[in-house]
Amino acid sequence: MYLERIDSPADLKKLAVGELPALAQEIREALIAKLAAHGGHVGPNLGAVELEIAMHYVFDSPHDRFVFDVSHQSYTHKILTGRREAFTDPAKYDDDSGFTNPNESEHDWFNVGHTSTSISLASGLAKARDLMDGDNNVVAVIGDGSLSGGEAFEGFDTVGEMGTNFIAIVNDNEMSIAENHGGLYKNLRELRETNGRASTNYFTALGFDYRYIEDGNDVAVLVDALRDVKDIDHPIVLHIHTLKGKGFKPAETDKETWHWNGWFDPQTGEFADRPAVEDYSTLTGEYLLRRMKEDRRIVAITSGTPTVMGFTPELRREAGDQLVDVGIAEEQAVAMASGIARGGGIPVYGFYGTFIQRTYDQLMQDLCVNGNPAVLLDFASGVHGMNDVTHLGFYDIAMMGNIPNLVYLAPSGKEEYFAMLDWAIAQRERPVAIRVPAMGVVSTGKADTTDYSQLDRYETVRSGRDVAIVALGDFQPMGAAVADMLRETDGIEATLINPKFITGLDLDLLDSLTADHRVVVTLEDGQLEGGFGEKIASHYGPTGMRVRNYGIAKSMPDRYDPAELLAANGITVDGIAADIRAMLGL
Ligand SMILES: Cc1ncc(C[n+]2csc(CCOP(=O)(O)OP(=O)(O)O)c2C)c(N)n1
Repeated sequence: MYLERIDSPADLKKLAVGELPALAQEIREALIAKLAAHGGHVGPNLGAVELEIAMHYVFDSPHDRFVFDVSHQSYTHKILTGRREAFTDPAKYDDDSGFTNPNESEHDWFNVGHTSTSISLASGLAKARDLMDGDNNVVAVIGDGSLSGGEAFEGFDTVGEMGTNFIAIVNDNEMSIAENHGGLYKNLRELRETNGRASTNYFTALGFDYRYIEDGNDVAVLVDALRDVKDIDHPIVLHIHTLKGKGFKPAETDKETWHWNGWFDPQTGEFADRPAVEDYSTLTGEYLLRRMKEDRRIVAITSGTPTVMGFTPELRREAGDQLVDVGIAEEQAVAMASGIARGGGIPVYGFYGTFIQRTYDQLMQDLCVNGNPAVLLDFASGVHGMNDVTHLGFYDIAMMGNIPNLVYLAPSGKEEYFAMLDWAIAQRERPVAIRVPAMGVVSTGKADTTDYSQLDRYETVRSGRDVAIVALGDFQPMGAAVADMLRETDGIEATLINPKFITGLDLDLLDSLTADHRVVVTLEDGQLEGGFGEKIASHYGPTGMRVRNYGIAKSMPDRYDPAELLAANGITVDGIAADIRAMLGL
């Protein structure tokens, strides 16, 4: 066993090059064992084992600085930099995050989880080095898929002019999460097919030197190549061809399914039983496909995550040219949606809420200044989305809820969601975003006949007195539970309101409450500051109404437990009911 002897890159350097393939095999086995029991990014890590061994074998980290794009493929780097036990000891599987994290190790330079940032971040390290006459290498690792994000281009463009030591390793496994999309991929293919000699070369056009390595999973070849470029005095791209999922047949065969996975059988690759429950992604894909068949103008847009809106490979084939995958290019998706809407089409862009953060300007300028009727579907926003500090998704209400001309809707269940989607697609007046509930499908079984063209009309679900609970989106059931508790334990009949509109106040309804209510509480699954409830508190400011807002305090928690985070913010049914009693003086 080599692995148990490696506590740092210095230990790795004691091995002969000929011993490295055996180490790679041991690391692969450890990765498969952990991933099967714990879940994580399977394909990206299995394909990058040799690369990360070779990097630590040749370079001198942390003097030399490594920046991993997304950093979802950095597990071998972690194993080699003193964090082995988080991969070999089941009791310690949760000790490390799934991404690079400077709090974990001096070998990690940034918290990273969104794509296409590595070249830009590393360009800054290179600039800082040069300002201080440093002599370290700066090495960025970026996948082929992540090249499609605009920030990657911007990074290459800057570095291309810097003329300084910079090694960009393009880890080309011919896949994003799903298949790659974009004109760039024709050039990557030409480069692969000509062993790097194609006359057109994206990287040299941007001012980089270039070298191609066909066998990016041959550790000895990689060691030689990295030795050649170490201490280089100008920017170079090392384009390496790797196999996503290498060493685990199911992952090599079905690369999309095995990009990220939960528990599986490490022998067969079979998944643990998944309960057959409805989910909004599947429902959305089926809905959109049906609507597309009825109306040629409808086009779905994805930015490299097609299954979040239900577009499995089968549905993608069926959708044909009524589905556009722009690559991992959220900014392009928003601007293109605006253009499609302006041109008379009906774009529906679905995304993970955390990744829309980079599109603030496209939402403001390209979409909302122009007021074009694109439809945006925000999935997995709220505390029940992804919980890594790099993937937090509870800032969307503060971000999108404050953009003029945008209608942002929060359905509390399935019927409302599809009624809102019907309206958003039918209306041709304004951009509409819908916050798809992230706490599972809740169905009333009753059709929602609301006319959503009447903007900012809240629904009074129960009429009461003294206290009104305004519970937004997927927190509506919690609001109902608080009202139930007040009725049962205190005989208080609370008013329960489902606001539905994040972006506007129902002033008539709010003002009418002042007649027989003393307390209003708001509940939202998002950041308190700049959020929904604060606007209601502000409206009531000049009145005698007492208002309490519940949401998540401005923060960036890492790998939190949702129930604990909610409790820490006072968001429990018991706690809210107790607060209301106190505010009513009971
Ligand atoms: C801004 C942003 N959008 C989407 C994602 C989701 N995502 C994570 S990894 C990935 C694909 C990356 O592909 P590639 O760079 O080729 O790396 P590979 O996983 O193939 O090694 C995507 C789309 C993300 N992390 N960040």
